[in-house]
Amino acid sequence: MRHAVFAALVVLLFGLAGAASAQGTPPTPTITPGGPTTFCSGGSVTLTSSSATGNQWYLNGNPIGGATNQDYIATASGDYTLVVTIAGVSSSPSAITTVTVNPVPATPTITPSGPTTFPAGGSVTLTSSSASGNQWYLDGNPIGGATNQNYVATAAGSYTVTVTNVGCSSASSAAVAVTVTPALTPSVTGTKSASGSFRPGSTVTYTVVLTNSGNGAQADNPGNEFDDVLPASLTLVSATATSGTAVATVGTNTVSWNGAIPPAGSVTIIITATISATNQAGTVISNQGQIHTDLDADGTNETSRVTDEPSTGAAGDATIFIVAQGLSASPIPTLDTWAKLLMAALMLAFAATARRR
Ligand SMILES: [Ca+2]
Ligand SMILES: [Ca+2]
Ligand SMILES: [Ca+2]
Repeated sequence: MRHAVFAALVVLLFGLAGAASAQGTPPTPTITPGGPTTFCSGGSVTLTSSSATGNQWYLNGNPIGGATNQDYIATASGDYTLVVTIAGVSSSPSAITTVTVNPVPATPTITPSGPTTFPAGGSVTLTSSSASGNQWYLDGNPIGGATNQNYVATAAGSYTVTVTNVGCSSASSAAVAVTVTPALTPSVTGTKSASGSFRPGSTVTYTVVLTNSGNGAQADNPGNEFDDVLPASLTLVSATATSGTAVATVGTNTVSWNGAIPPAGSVTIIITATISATNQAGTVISNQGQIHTDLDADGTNETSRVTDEPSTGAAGDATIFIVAQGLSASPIPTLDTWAKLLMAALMLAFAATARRR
C-alpha cells in the first residue's frame, strides 16, 4: 500500500515533469518598445512582451512589483528585462531594453535690467535665469537667433523664454511686457534780433535765442548746432553764449555754436560786429543764422532752419536793419544848416528893408 502510494506519487511527479518537458522551457521573450525609449520626464514608453502570459518585468535586475502583464508602461530610466514563467518553468531573461528619461529644465524666470517702459529708440536687457539652452519669444513667436541668456528688447510686446536641455524644454517663463512710448525728440528754433545805433562804424549787437520746444534733449551732435555767416558789410568782433561753446571766426566772419539744449530749454548767443564805416545811410543789412537740429533724435542733426526776426509777424524772416546817418549827417542841425537858416533870415531882413524903402 505504502509502495503503491509512493509509486502513484512518483508517477504524478513524473507526469507533471513530463508535461513541463513536453511544453519545454518557455522561449526567451523579446521586448518591443511602443515608441522612443529616450524621452523627457513626465513621458513614458510602453514595453510589450512577446509572450501573452507568464511575464515578470525587471528594472535593473530587480522584479517590478505587480509588473506581470504583457505590457509595461515604463516611466523611469534603467535597463528593462523580462522573464516568462509557464508551468513553473522560467525562460531565460530577455535582452535589455534601456530607457532614458531626461529631466525637464526648471521653468526659467526673466529679470529686466531696468524699466520695461521706455521711449522709442530705447531698450531693456532681459536676462534668463538659465545660463544656457534659452530661446526667447516675442508674443509667443520664437525670435530668430535669440538664444543667449540676455536679450536686448527694443520692440513692444510680451516676452517669454524657454530652456531646452538634451531635447527637453521647460515650461514657458512668466511673461515680461515691454511698452515703447513715443520717442523723445528735440525741435530747436531760433530768433535773431539786432540792436545798436546802426550808424556806420558803430557796433551792432545780435541776440540769438535758440529754444528747444521738443520733449527730448537736443544733443551736442557732430557738427554745429548753429552757425551764422555775417554779411561783408559787417566785421565780426565776438560771440558769447549762455551755455555751450560759441566761436567767432573773424577771418571768415562766421559764428558757430555747439552745445546741448534740454527740453523747454534755451540758449542765448550774443554776437557783436562793427558796421563798416563805408556803408551809406539807408543801406539795408540783412542776415539770418542757420540752426541745425535732430528731429528724430538719432544723434545726427538732419534738419536745418533759419532764424526768425521776432519783431515781425512773418515766420523765418531775416533780421534787417537800415544803416542810419553817420554822426556828420545826424539830425542835429549842423553848421551848414545854421548857415542856411542865417542866410534865409538875412534875406528876409533884406526883403523887409527893401519893402520899407
Ligand atoms: Ca555739435
Ligand atoms: Ca537726426
Ligand atoms: Ca518774424
